[in-house]
Amino acid sequence: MELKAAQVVFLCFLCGLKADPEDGEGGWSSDFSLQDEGVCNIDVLDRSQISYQEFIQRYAYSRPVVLRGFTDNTKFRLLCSKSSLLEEFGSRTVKLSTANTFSYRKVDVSFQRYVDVLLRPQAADALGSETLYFFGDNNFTEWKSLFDQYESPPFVLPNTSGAFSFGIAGAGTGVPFHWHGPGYSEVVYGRKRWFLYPPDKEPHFHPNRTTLSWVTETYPNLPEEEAPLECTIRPGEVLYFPDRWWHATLNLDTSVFISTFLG
Ligand SMILES: *[C@@H]1O[C@H](CO)[C@@H](O)[C@H](O)[C@H]1NC(C)=O
Ligand SMILES: *[C@@H]1O[C@H](CO)[C@@H](O)[C@H](O)[C@H]1NC(C)=O
Ligand SMILES: *[C@@H]1O[C@H](CO)[C@@H](O)[C@H](O)[C@H]1NC(C)=O
Ligand SMILES: O=C(O)CCC(=O)C(=O)O
Repeated sequence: MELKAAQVVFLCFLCGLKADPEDGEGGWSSDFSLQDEGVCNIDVLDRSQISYQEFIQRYAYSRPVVLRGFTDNTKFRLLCSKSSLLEEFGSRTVKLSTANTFSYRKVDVSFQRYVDVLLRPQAADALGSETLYFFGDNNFTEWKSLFDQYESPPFVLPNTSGAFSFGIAGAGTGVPFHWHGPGYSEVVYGRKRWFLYPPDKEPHFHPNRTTLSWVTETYPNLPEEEAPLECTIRPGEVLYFPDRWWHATLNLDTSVFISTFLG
């Protein structure tokens, strides 16, 4: 009898943990996530280690950097828990994009349906052109109450302002190599691995293959001189990428994330 009682307590304890939206992962944790198997060969600096002037001189126009502990997004993070987002925005329509280099296809679904049905780990053999990703194309009228609470990354470039792109995606998903203007990427929940090359060093990749296939099939065979810059970012960190740098991303967990494009 005593054993039985102990088992019941143990089971309920587990149930409580699983259902708790404040589990540290905002209810977004899933059964599947990837191991972080890489190095970080990008400078990681906290606020005591870099001033705005140093950022402009050393990084803004020349190389990526990870900035740690500059902003406090505790409130935004709470609003991004699974239960909170579904309650507030479940019935809203979100625009999904295929996760390939040129994002050919767009599909509209309700946010609730995206979370319930489409938010899945990336299948190893799927094409990026067949994988739907929620990132960007946000309706800032409908989601204003959320984005108003986001404390954006610390340093802007002269004569630019930031435009947000918000997304949520499963473990193993990501955007394959592409480039555009400068900006920041931050994860609110989960971990995201970044791979970068300077503008004059175009990486070898197929525009319709996933980042996951590049990481598992192409990356291990790269000669040393073709190795990327890379780092995994976690909540509390932002990665800055300069103008026209090639980049690809890989979500190691189900991740909630936001980019700030400076233009
Ligand atoms: C954004 O949402 C508003 C309010 O629901 C709607 O009127 C508008 O058409 C939406 N914009 C786009 C581009 O879908
Ligand atoms: C920013 O804009 C101002 C006014 O248009 C201009 O004088 C200045 O040179 C610009 N700065 C940079 C870094 O482009
Ligand atoms: C990538 O996929 C798109 C959409 O299916 C297709 O139109 C395009 O030809 C493909 N590109 C390559 C290089 O295979
Ligand atoms: O967060 C991602 O997965 C994609 C980010 C990206 O490619 C970008 O910010 O340009």
